[in-house]
Amino acid sequence: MESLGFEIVKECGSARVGKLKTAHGVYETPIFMPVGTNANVKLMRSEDLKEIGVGILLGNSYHLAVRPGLEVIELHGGLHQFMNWDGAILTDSGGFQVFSLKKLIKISDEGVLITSPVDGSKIFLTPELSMKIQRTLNSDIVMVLDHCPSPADGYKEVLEATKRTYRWALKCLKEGVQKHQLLFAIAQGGTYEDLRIESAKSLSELPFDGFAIGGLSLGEEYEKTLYMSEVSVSCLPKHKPRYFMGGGSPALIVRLVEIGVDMFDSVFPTRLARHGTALTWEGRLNVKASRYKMDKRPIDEKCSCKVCRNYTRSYIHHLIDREETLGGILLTYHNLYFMMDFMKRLRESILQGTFGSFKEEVLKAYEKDNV
Ligand code: PRF
Ligand code: ZN
Repeated sequence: MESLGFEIVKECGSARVGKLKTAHGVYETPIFMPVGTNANVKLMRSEDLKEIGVGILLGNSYHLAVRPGLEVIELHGGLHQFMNWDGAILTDSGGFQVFSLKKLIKISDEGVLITSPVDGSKIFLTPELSMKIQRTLNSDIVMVLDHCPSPADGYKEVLEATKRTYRWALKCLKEGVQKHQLLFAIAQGGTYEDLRIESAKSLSELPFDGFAIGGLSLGEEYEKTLYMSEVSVSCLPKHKPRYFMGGGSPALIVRLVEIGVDMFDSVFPTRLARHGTALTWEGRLNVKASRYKMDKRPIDEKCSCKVCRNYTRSYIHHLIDREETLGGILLTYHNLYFMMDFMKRLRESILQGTFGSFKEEVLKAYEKDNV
C-alpha cells in the first residue's frame, strides 16, 4: 500500500472492510465520522473523542472560514492544532451550505455568492477558494466544491447542478491539494437514475482518492435513498473509498454497507443525545420518559462505556428534566461510544463472514427509524 490511500482487506458480498491511510493515522472502514462543524463536536472535548475511539472528525470549510476566520486557524498552524485533535479530519467544501442557505445564495459557473444569515456579510465561494480554505485548515481529506440541488428541483435544474458539479470537480483537481492530503469527488444527480449514473461515471474517470455520494437523505423516500445510492455505487471504482454524505443512523449504515459504502457522517447520535435520546442495542431509548424516573439500570446494559458503568437512567432522566447541560454531555458520550462499538462489530462481522445476521439484528432494533 502506498503511504496514503485505501486498501480493501476483506469482502462479504458487496460489503467490505478496508484501511484508509491518512496523514493522521490509518483507519479501518466502514467508519463513522462525528460532525464537528465549528471546530468542536458539540459537548465533547477532544480527549473524550480519543477515549471513545473516534478516528476521523468532520469539519466545515465555510463555517470556519467565516468564524473564526482563516487567520486564526493559520495562527495555530491548522485545524488539528486549533482544536487539539491529532486524529484525522475530513473537511466539507461548503457546497452543502449552498443548499441549506438556499434563499441567500446566487450560483453561477464561477462559484456561489453566499450572504451570511447572521450579519449579511458576503463570501464568493469558488472551487479555487474552497480548496484554498481546506489547504489552510490542513485537513486530511478534502472535499471538492459541489452543487447539491434541492430535492424539490426538477430534472432541468438537477441536470445543470450535476454538470456544474463535474466542472467544479475538474477545477478542484487542477487546483490540487498538498501531498499529505486526499481529495474526494462528490457524485450528485438528485433522484434521477440517468443523472446519478452520468455523475458517478464521469467523476470516476478522474484521479480522485475517493468518491462521495451527495444529494441524498434530504427528505426523499427511504427506499429511494437506498436505490439511488446503489446506482451511484455501481458506477464508482471498486478500489477507492466510497463516502455517503450526511447519513448515519444504524439502519441506514447497515443497508449502505451492504451495497459497498465505506464512510459515513451524521449529526444523528450527537443531536439525538442533546434531545434526550440514547442509542442502545435494543433501539432508541427516550430517557426523558417518566418510566425511567426510578430506573437504576444503566442507559444500555450491553454497553461498557464510562457513562453506563457509572450513572443510572434515573440520574440522567433527572438531569434532562432539569435541562442540565451534563445530561446532554453524558448522553453524547454514550451515543458516540455506541456508534464506535457498533462500527467495530459491523467490521468484525464482515471479517468473520457473518454480516448478514449482524444486519438483521440491527434492522430489528432500528429499521423503523427510516433515517
Ligand atoms: N454535498 C456536500 N456535503 C453534504 C451533502 C452534499 O450533497 C450532503 C447531502 N446528504 C450532506 N453533506 N458537499
Ligand atoms: Zn454507554
